Amino acid sequence: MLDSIKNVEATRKSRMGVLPARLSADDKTNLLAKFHPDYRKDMFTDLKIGPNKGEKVPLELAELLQGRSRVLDMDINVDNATYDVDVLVIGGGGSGTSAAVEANEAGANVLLVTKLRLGDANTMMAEGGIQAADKPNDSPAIHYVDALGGGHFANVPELLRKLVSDGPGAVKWLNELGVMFDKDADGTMITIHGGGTSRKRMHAAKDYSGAEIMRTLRDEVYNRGIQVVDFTSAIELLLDDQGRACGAVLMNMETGDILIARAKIVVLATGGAGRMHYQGFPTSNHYGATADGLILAYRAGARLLYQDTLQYHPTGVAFPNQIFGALVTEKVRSLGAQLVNKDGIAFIHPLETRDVTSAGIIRECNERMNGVRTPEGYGVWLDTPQIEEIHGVGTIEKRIPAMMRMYGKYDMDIRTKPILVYPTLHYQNGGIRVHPDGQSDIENLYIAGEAVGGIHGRNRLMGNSLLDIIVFGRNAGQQAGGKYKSVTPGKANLDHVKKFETERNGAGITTATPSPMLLPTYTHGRGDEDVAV
Ligand code: MEZ
Repeated sequence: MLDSIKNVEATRKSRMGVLPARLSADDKTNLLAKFHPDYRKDMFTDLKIGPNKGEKVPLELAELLQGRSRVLDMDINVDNATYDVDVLVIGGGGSGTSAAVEANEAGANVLLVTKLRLGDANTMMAEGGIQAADKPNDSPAIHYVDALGGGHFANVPELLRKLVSDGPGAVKWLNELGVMFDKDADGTMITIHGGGTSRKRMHAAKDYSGAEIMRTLRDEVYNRGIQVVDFTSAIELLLDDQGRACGAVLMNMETGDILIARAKIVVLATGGAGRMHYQGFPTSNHYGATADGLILAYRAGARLLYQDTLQYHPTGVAFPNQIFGALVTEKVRSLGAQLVNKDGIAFIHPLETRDVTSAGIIRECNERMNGVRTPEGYGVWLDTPQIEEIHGVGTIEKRIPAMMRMYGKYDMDIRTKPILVYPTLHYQNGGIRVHPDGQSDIENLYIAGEAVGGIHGRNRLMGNSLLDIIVFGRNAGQQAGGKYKSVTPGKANLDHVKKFETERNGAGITTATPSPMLLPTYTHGRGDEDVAV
């Protein structure tokens, strides 16, 4: 490792301002096909049952989507409701809290349930920033074209149009709620580039943008007196006798107690799936990211979209082991740090999209054997000292202090030495299919945030996730707030669960893995024996 650092240092001056060539469209297609994990046929299977029967999904997700419901072995009286509200929001991250705030604003009685604590979510872990086309040289139309190209032209047009059109308003809303975005001395928002962007439209709060946004939204939920129930998972949706969503079966994560929540409208905002560790990848996600919303919605009859496409963030920590897989924000590259192989050679253009960059790193390590050996495998260098050379001494501390602190804990100074990175499982590009109003195939079931499929096509651009949780979270809350008065739910039931079990039996699926997963199994028995899952 130390010898290789010398190569990085020796080439640094000659690399300054010199960028590797952009790849042609054909080169990108070939690179992805050969090295991106989404293209590994042996890691996917076709679903045997449910609305997406016959379609490809990762093996690990198939097991849960076709898994056995936790409620089958329970004696549950769905009429014995502990909560009876207008709007039930499931999930306490950025989209769930945005939905709760807007539904509350519309006068609804809102209950928010969350598996861990309010704010324990991928939003909190987001670092680099939030895109919004609010500068004079930019427009939602340009943002649309960037995201469409990045998404391999597979984005659902109506959803992408809403994302980019509502972007400037979303950042304004957050700013007015109190998010402390990076600003110039005159108060102008500072914006930077990300992979795949043709304009500088990334707004950030240093490199803890998500934590700052989550702090503000959490305060807003508490200030409004919205009812929040922590450490409580949804383990099944309730449908009424007309097949409309009307609540959920909840489980207290500490005691295992079962509770029933009845609602006129349900918003699913359960987030991503990094803790499924697809293909054995480490993840940048929080402990609760186990695709629960997809499982519940699927069993209730909602279609998924692009459930076979995941985002591997190019720069996960490859060393030291204690933080293996943690996120090194793309902002590090936006500020000028290059990806460099063991010989000190920059091998990929900084503005390639994440899927292409990740595939490039995997090729560099696995085929060209130009990676650096680490205890867990291989990594390539991210030449962080370049940032101080380009922007001046003190920039790292000022612009990416969280990165500096994360490495500082292990006596590593990213201002003076490069760091080793390798792709980490970061985002679920696909999810539950929604209609332009944010409603799933199930009436009165709205979806928001990472659980939605289709906004980003087959590859999301940096900063469009923090944007989508706000845009589609607020949208779900506004839709629910506009509708709840006209909804009278019928008799609640779990018939869809029994029907799904019959389908499982008919297809010869005998797996007993409890579904949804709720928490990764390695969290059990590590001092948290009280967890009921
Ligand atoms: O949108 C993201 O995933 C993001 C901004 C991540 C990052 O690199 O910081």
